[in-house]
Amino acid sequence: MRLILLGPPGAGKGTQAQRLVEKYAIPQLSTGDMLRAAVAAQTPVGQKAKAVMNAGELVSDEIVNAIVAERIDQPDCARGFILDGYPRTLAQADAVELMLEKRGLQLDAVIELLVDDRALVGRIVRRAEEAKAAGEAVRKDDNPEVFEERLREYYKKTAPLTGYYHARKMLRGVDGMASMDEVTAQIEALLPETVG
Ligand code: B4P
Repeated sequence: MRLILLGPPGAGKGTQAQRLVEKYAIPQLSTGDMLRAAVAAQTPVGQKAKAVMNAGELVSDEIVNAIVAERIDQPDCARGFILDGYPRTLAQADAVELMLEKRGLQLDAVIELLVDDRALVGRIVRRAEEAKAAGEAVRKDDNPEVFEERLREYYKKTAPLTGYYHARKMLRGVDGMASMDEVTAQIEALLPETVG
């Protein structure tokens, strides 16, 4: 099964992707996590991405497309994968289509998590506070100022993807304002019970 989770920053894409990993035993391909790992390891990609991410902007399509193309060829992706936070621009959506086509694969579903802007910023602030209280590192982009820019980027560059996938009859919306368990149940209702 090959699935895309779409939605604004803080919508719960990462949260739901982790739950689907457990249910279907297919990997979560989070471009955010991959980029943060590259930043932490100070790789050339990480060095390019660091300032862009800390400002709440999107890393270049070229960089992100390359890391995903490499990742989907790993053996653990053979039965499928969950794309979490990717694609985020129309150019990335075209790149996914091409990547899959080249490998004779298809997308099974695109699920959009629908959440109010006000709830989003509240979640991000809460995550930062919880990390701080637990003595964990706080994400540099998890603060209200940078979040505003992340949301602006989302509306400018990512929101048009809903039209793109709607036109392909692939888009399914779920109420991302519900509790985490309820959101999971809504997503699972749209997907098969198991993957082969
Ligand atoms: P990401 O890491 O993808 O960050 P995100 O959009 O904020 O996270 P997500 O929607 O997964 O929210 P989460 O489940 O964590 O991107 C970070 C940055 O990386 C981007 O700004 C960009 O710079 C770069 N980047 C990543 N991908 C890129 C791409 N393809 N192209 C270019 N640049 C890219 O949930 C957030 C919080 O809400 C959590 O604390 C969670 O516990 C809580 N929550 C979740 N569901 C909830 C619910 N139902 N109710 C209440 N709280 C909930």
